[in-house]
Amino acid sequence: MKKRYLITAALPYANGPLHIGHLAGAYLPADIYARYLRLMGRDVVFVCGSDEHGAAITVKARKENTTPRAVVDQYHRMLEDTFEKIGISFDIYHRTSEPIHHETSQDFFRKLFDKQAFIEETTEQYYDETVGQFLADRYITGICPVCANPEAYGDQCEKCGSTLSPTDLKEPKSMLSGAVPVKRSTTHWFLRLDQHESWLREWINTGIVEGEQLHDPAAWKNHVIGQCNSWLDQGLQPRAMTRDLDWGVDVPPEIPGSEGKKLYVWLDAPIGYISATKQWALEHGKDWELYWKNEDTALIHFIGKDNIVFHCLIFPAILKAHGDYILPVNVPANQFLNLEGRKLSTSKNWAVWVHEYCEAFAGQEDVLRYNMIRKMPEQSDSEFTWKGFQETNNNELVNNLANFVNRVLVLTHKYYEGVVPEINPAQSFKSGWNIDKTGQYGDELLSINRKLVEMTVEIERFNFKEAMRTVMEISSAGNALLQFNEPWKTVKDAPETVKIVMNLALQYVAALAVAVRPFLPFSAERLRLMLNLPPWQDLGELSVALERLSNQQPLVQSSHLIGQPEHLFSRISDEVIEKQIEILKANEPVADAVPTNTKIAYKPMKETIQYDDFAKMDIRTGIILSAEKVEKSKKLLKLSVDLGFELRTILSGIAEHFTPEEVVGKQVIVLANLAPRTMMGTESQGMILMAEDASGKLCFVSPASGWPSGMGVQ
Ligand code: B3M
Ligand code: ZN
Repeated sequence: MKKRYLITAALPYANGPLHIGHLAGAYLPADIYARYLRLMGRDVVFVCGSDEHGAAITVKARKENTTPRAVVDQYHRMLEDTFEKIGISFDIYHRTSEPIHHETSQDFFRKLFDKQAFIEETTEQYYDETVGQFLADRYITGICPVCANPEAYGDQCEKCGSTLSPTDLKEPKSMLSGAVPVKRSTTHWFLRLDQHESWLREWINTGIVEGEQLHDPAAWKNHVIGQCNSWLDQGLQPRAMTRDLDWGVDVPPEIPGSEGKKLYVWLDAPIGYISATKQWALEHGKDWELYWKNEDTALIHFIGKDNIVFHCLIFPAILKAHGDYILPVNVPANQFLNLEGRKLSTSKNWAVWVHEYCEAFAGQEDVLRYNMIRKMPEQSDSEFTWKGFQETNNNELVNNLANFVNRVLVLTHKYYEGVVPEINPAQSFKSGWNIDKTGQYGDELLSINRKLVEMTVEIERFNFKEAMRTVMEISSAGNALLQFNEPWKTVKDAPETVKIVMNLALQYVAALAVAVRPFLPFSAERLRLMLNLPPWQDLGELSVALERLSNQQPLVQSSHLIGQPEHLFSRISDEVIEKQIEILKANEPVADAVPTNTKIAYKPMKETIQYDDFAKMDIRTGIILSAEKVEKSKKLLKLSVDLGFELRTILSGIAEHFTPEEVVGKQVIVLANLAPRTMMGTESQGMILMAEDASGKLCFVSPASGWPSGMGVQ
């Protein structure tokens, strides 16, 4: 175990509000992890801040006819406020426009420059003559060469996720004026990523750098490693680390040719984690270098999958080129959360905005957190629906958790005037874990302990969904304890049994109070007050609870006076949900819908077959673990597909529709008993089923999110 932890969550661009996809992707998992570490008494710093540079900001300023400074000031404040409202417990929420960040980034640049990590190169780039500016990244749009989206940016297509460069775009257009750009030559500093390819490949796949084991690759998510390998397999090219812009961090002025040049936003943004740590250390009298330069520190980046390459390849290359810094021990990136069947989109306003949620559902922040955890896109994309939100609240938070807590507290007040009853530990009762088992006080405490340990194991593996489920099992067992023993029926005739049952039920509630804290901090606080426990100090309360329970000691003592019961969660009505659906539907993008007046050319039906023909096919669910382009083939991607019981190599003719990065992590349907066939020197062991529309566009056919691999489809 490392001595200390530095947790980072992706710096959001200060150009718009936060939506639930951001929350489920990076901030909530990071927050759960940081809160958990504090509860275990570990030394942890959790940093984040606004990303205030790059075209994301300046394009927004231009659109709104204001200055970049005004844009970042407005959204920085808004983001900070939203994070606080939804309970993200950063130790510092910094900003990249602060002088300390500019200095830190420039120092980094100098060091890389001195160490000859860059090459200076003059290349032809698009230039907008009407406004007199070079057009990199989001300053330029055009048609995506991969999916034909007409609104692809110079660095990325948001529709298909491909990483692009401005010269890839068809029919490029300036975002600033709409003008058709011309090419002009300009000089920039390129990071020699090609020189980093081989150690990065070893580090990603084995965790070893220069003979030293830095992390366990088995602890990394498959889709993260898969995406990195897809990049590595295409070969890393030198990448420009500077831009011709007037907003951003200046290239250090003493460097010849620096005039008018700014750092590329993806160089300065991750350094933002470092400057945030510096600022935090200044404010708290700590040594920031311990968190970045000491091998006893675990650096962990929480991000969404679109940021994987920057955090797993480019930033590590920058850190390594500098020479003094540690590398991340894990980058547990999440996949994407979709919303009611569509991709979340800021520009199309297809989103649930967190600040709006907090306004409409004030006091119910944990309900959103709970739903986001239940739907967390940990291994594959997942989906938020308002109906699902209502169901998890009503069925799980209300019927299970709140109901249990309420019953225990109300009965304790009713039977014992709110005092935890004395017990005779030898008194028998029915166990909450198994109706056929006679309970034993110490055993019951050990069972709670076992669940809490299970939760810690899942959290340490970044399986937050599973960890939350484990916590809810404690509540289910508590409910069963009451149900099996029916204290309301036996309180008169068997008072000693009821005392031990109620005392135990209070131990369950106390265990839940600490166990839900990483996930549902507002509810944990209310539970604390209901139990009348001392304020949380974030000094290892969970490790203390684990220790006590493993020694069969109660968490709340007999004769302790508890507080007043309150409803922890309440039902959400159909009306409330329908209103939210209506608000959302008002923004439904029409562009994606099939225009009603267009005649579709349906393919003619094939001839009728018998059931036996169909039954010969062995169709299975699976998941794509890695993908790469097949050399010399325009059409083929080579996929490694997990069928649960075995791994298959499948060649799929989808390379013109999807990039390798896009398909990693996709759940798929596979024709598994198709005779193997060798193409371009590789044996393909099956076929991925795809849907095709009238224009020839392909889409994956996927089972429900989280569906296990290897299951039969019939
Ligand atoms: N602001 C991109 C994004 O919001 C970027 C992340 C920076 S993390 C160092 O997706
Ligand atoms: Zn595209």
